[in-house]
Amino acid sequence: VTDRESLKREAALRAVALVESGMVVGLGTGSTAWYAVEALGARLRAGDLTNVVGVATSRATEVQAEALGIPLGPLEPHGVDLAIDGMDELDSQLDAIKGLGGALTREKLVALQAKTFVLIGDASKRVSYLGEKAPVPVEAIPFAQRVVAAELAALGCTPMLRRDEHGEPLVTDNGNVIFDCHFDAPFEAGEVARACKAMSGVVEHGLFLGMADVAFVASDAGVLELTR
Ligand code: A5P
Repeated sequence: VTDRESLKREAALRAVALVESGMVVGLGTGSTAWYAVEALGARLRAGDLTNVVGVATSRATEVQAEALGIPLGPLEPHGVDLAIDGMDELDSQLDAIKGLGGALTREKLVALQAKTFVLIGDASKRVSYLGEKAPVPVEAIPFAQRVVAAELAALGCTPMLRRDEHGEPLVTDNGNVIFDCHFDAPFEAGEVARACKAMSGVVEHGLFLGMADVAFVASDAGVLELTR
């Protein structure tokens, strides 16, 4: 049995193999994306790739990339060739939930500007429907949080304000809060996504629908390449 960290790494390596010299690469956030950033750094160091610029989806990824000497640039319109990121849940349509790592807003911004968006993860992330295991993270402006909580609850979920290890409301890289929205029954993801987007005070939600082009999912049987 391959341990979970090795599986994450295997999935990440498959995605990083798609990077070519001269590309602008979206660098995801989380423990699986970490392996991708590391592998990209290694390919650059080895001289196997040149002229690659990363766009980081979080402060944490920025710090990791800088330490590896990966040049970073700003997010430009349609400016990302390939974005590589982890996922919290992946269904058979390659629709995903992201944001348990708190970086959903920048992750979505980068993925939306990418020609190719690649998700990576181990097989524990696969679900038969979105919300099966994970809540839907929703980032909101702190001033709006009570209003947003009430509007989210009206969608039929229980919104839980995410807290840090000290029990304080978690503050995102953008200075906002996150509600983890727990649904106890399958929901219409497209409707929830639209409703969240329409709420004043909501910055972004973690439903990534129709966005991924490819997913590499690693299990003991090897790495599966899923396409839409
Ligand atoms: C970060 O905000 C998330 O979207 C991560 O990409 C997601 O939580 C996957 O994280 P792991 O690779 O650590 O499971």
